[in-house]
Amino acid sequence: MNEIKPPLAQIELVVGDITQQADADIIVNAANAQLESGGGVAGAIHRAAGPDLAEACRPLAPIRPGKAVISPAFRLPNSYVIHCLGPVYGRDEPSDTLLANCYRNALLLADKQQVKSIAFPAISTGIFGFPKEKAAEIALRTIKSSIPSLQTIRTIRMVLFDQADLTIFEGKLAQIIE
Ligand code: AR6
Repeated sequence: MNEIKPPLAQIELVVGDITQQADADIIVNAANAQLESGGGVAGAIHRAAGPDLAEACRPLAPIRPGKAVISPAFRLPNSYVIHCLGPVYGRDEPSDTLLANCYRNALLLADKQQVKSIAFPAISTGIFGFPKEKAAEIALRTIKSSIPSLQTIRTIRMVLFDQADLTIFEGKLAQIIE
């Protein structure tokens, strides 16, 4: 019997702002344990979503490193926000596993919503200090290994903040795809 399999999800790398990904069903927040606003990605997401986001997040907090929880997106142009707590580099161990858990847990949670697309920032590579080369390798390897388990997600976008970060991710993706 011939089984028709749907196409696998594609990985996209772009330079941009995570709050401006109107065509992504879900965006991922590089959150803090309390799921409050803050600097970096979390600050930008909470500002763009409006105060209802903090209200919706309160009963979901606190979360541990590697975990992912979901909320509505309020004023953002997306359907949901998935909040992931990345490891603080040098403090939360094993940092590689905890960072990989963020990507895997976020993808599985997104797929449960039966949506098609998700956009990630480079979790832990800002205030939490994770080295970017290493973070890129973990992010892309984990995304790649999660793809066969996904039922509805077809686009997984990494939104990098600048050209230098994009170059790091492009280099790693080329190695990993080979
Ligand atoms: N869009 C895409 N990427 C961004 C944006 C944006 N708007 N803003 C920053 N980046 P960070 P973390 C990049 O610090 O390291 C917060 O205060 C940034 O250049 O947001 O996981 C939370 O409340 C970096 O490469 O997240 C936590 O306390 C990457 O996104 C803590 O920071 C992640 O930077 C989380 O730290």
